[in-house]
Amino acid sequence: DTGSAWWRGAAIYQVYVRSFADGNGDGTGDLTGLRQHLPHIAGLGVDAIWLCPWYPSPMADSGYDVSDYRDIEPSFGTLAEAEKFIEEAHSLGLKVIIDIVPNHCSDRHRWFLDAVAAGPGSPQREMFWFRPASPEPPNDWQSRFGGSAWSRVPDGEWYLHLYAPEQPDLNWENPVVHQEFREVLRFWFDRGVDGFRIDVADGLVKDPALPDVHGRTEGRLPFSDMDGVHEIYREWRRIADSYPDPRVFVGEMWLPDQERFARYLRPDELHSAFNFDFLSCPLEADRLRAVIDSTLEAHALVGAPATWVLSNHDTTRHVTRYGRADTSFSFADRQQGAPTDLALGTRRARAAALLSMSLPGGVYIYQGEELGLPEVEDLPDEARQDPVFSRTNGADPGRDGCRVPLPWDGAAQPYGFGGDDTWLPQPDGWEPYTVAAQSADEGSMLRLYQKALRLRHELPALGDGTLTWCPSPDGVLAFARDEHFVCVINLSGAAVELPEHTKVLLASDPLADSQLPPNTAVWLAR
Ligand code: TEU
Repeated sequence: DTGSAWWRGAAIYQVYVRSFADGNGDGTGDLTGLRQHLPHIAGLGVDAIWLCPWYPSPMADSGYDVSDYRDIEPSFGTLAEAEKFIEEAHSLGLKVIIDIVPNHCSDRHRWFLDAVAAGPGSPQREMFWFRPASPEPPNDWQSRFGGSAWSRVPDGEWYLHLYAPEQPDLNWENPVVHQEFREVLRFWFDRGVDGFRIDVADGLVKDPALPDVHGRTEGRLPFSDMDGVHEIYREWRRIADSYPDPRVFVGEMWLPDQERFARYLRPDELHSAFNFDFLSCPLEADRLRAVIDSTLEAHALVGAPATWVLSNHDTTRHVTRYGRADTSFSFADRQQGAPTDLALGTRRARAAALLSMSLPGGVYIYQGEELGLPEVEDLPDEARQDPVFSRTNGADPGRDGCRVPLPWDGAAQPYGFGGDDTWLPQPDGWEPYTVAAQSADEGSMLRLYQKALRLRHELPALGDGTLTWCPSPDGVLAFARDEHFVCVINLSGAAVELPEHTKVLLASDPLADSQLPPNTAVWLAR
């Protein structure tokens, strides 16, 4: 009965292990720190945890360069600790979803080392996209981190990497690749993980003719959303469904077309996927309503639940985005340094939290968003780790600013994170963002998240289901989830009257009598 399955309406907390909590004092987050702070996650009231890659990795792309899919990064801990973590999470009622990175591996993975050693024409090279030595790269594809998508090995042959050169793309035309990943899925399912978040889920299959794209970055591209990719997810779904309790897949696809996106969510493929249209959308009533409607429509076609995402480890933290004149997100225009009103951004983020947590389907919360953390925009160049920064020669600041280690308590760095020298430096003045400070403050972002997530569990209207729009003034969105529950968000410049005969369950900021001030959302019982 997938109609009532937990994942259809789950609140899922994203843990970026490297920056969550450091248990051994080396300045890098780890499983010991994560296990110590599990009560924070359980206390939020979420249903599941998604962990960014925890596999052994040279960290050329912060763990998205995997050198062994069946072990744990030594600076994070051991496989035995990972198993303990899964058990402890389960005993707290939390499901565990882990990242899997099937588009590429690390250039230090045994597969790639063997391929380089075995030489041109070898079956080992067939695990990747190798092309003969030639003066020019085989085509004009660009890496998503900047520069050509082709690099050479010492014998002169080219290999494809849609991301960093340290991340060679795997060749999914090769049945050996399929076989290896089937075993990886079973390895972790057998250890109790409840699901996988699939990195670059649309990218695995390439047009084998490797045609030039002539600078195109939009529309149908020969390395994204190729029809053949669906066969892989059908194969994976059969593995997930061979386990007695539900095992799930959530896809990461940045696709412009909702209908193409929904094809991944057909009943024999992925269970859900991140809604990046919602994340990218400016915080404006008309635009949001259009995204919500098109999302629900596309998902209804395939019977999959929608998801609602405001931030993740790749995007500018939304408190910062919402404090700017332009509240949208795009990779092409990160607007580093644009004037930001953090008080306004925080107020809007509180309203957006109530919106996202009351829309039909699942919701994702990126670690630190429950503390209202802003983007750290002034990291010194020499501290930056993201290959996006180095490969664009600093033209793009990259993603480090949303990955700064979490503040837990105390008045100065490392704010209880553990280790004096955190892998990315924390800014001054983060005491008000610490979990300790926010736990003690009734009006904090943390307390708002806790209250909202508790209500999400208590109210049968929330989670999976449908919505009905209610009449509302310009700049205001109002929708009902059943005959008893209504959410109203005021994104106009003026206060509006609350609907009659309703009782306030939760407001993102204090109300003035029966008025909903600008940049405020409210959950109402009627
Ligand atoms: O990201 C996929 C992706 O293409 C973008 O989200 C990426 O962050 C952007 O193009 C950078 O400018 C996933 C992961 O979420 C990301 O952290 C990894 O770096 C990437 O895959 C490669 O594994």
